[in-house]
Amino acid sequence: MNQPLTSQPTLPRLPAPTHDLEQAKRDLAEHGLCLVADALPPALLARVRDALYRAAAEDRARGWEQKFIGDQEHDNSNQRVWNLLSREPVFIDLVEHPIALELVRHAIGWPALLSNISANITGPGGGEMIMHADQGYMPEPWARTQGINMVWCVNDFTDENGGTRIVPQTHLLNRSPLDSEQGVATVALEAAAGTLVAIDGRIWHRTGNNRTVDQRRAGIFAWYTLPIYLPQENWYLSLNPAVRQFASDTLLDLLGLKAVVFGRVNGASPE
Ligand SMILES: O=C(O)CCC(=O)C(=O)O
Repeated sequence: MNQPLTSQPTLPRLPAPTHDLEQAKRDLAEHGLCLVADALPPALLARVRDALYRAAAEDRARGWEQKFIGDQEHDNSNQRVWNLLSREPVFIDLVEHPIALELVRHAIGWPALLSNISANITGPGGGEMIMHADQGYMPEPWARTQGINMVWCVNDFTDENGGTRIVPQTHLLNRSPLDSEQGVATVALEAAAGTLVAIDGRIWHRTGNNRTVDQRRAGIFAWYTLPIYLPQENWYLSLNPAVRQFASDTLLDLLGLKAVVFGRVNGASPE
């Protein structure tokens, strides 16, 4: 039986970054998350960061800046950039990254769907979102993880710059946070730029408070689910057609555009 989280004097530590995927899988089981060090080599990381900041700047310049339903009403310090797949091809490389896909297959099996891929860029002065578990909209009781969030650290995640706040081992509770648990103790997810953090859909977490005066903290969140759940992003309406046209079979699977069981057209796969 789990202890009530609020009464824990010291919270369990988060796992250390590792290059060993088998260790990462063990961390995922034990901690509900794992950190894969240097998953993005410097050149690819630089391309991802440039592409993301370009998209964010473009949105700001056009007044297309977005918030998220989970952001605090009064706080405009987060910028979301949605539907990254349609912004620049380098984001396809993240969605199909072999390490990410190995962890997806390990956690939820295959086929899986990409539910959405967005960036959250926190700016100085705020950014805390509501406490949630990513699979919170999925019916309880949860017997298992039904989705996994692949978090690409575009720059360093620190306690000070709004690194994601984690309530350790809440995947073991198998339920969503309740309103009365909003003040529960959390640990900052700290990771170097280029780290891939895989978070079990049952882990309670929220964006941290960015207490710096001049640092942005950018993370890319690619959320994969069991194929029985409608994706959060409506790919049929929002995907740049060129992405579909040149997509690999794997990407078509992930977008639900090549039917295995669900999503058939007159009984056959659309592809
Ligand atoms: O920005 C973060 O650190 C967390 C974002 C998040 O929890 C989410 O997108 O579901």
